[in-house]
Amino acid sequence: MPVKILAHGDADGICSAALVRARFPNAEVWFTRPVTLAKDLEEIELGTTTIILDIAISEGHKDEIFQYMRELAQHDEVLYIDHHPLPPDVLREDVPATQFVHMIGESTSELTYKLFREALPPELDRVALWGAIADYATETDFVREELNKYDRRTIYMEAGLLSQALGEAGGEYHYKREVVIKLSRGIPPSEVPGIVERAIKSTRREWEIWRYVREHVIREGNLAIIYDLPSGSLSKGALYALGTAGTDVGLCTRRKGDEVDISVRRRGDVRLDLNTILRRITSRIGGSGGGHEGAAGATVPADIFDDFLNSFKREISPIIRRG
Ligand SMILES: [Mn+2]
Repeated sequence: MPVKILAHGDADGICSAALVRARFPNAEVWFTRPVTLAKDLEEIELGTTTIILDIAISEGHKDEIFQYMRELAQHDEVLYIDHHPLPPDVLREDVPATQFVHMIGESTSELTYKLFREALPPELDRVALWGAIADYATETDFVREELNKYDRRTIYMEAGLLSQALGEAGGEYHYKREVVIKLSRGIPPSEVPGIVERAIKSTRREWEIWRYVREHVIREGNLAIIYDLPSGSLSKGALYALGTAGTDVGLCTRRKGDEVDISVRRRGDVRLDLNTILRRITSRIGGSGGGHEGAAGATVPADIFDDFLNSFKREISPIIRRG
């Protein structure tokens, strides 16, 4: 029976894929994103076991996604493991997978590891930890318990190497597939060819972003903005914007042709659901957006960016602190 994995290309997605591949060593690994999931599902032959990992269900694509998923599920297993919030009008039972493992607050790597635990070599618990740390999803009983088995500094170092290296790898899917295979065999990131060099390079670039943000950040009330970050990761730009400006929320943009890519981050102790805010604004004015409560992104047509920003500013004020 052919098995196909469709995973997100970030460290959590890659660790999840490695855990699944340790269970199904012949599985093919593909990388996808919320806006391309429907198209990728359409290409899968009926009779394939399909495993979707760490891909949010996109509001604008959900009907198509569910249609293809339903067709695949009539012929074989469709397993969907994820931790992103569902679109507001979708219930768990609406997702036509044969098995839907969904929990907010735990990384997809943790969910995947726990699902296949019995069938996996116990040392792959480290892969689950690396995925969880990379997604900042460490406040769980599982992570606390598993960290006790190792030296957490070493585990964090490996997780840091992996997520920094993958941040740099972008669309290099061939390389990412190699990383999945190595991790699935119990090889730690520090021993995967190219990881250390890539991680160092991307960390140096990250400090350049940090210095750029310190000089260019614009503070508007409780929002710190970086317009048009010339290069590097928008999410790091948004994170360092709020960090250097001392605001509750950071936003970073980059123009890409007729569209603007936007990343937003908030302080951990701020009670604000960025996923819901971005989904609401984009479903009203155009574009697409979503993610997690504390970390989300959107892409909008350039001519409505000002509307987007005004709506966003209204949505985030006033902010109520937790506790
Ligand atoms: Mn994730």
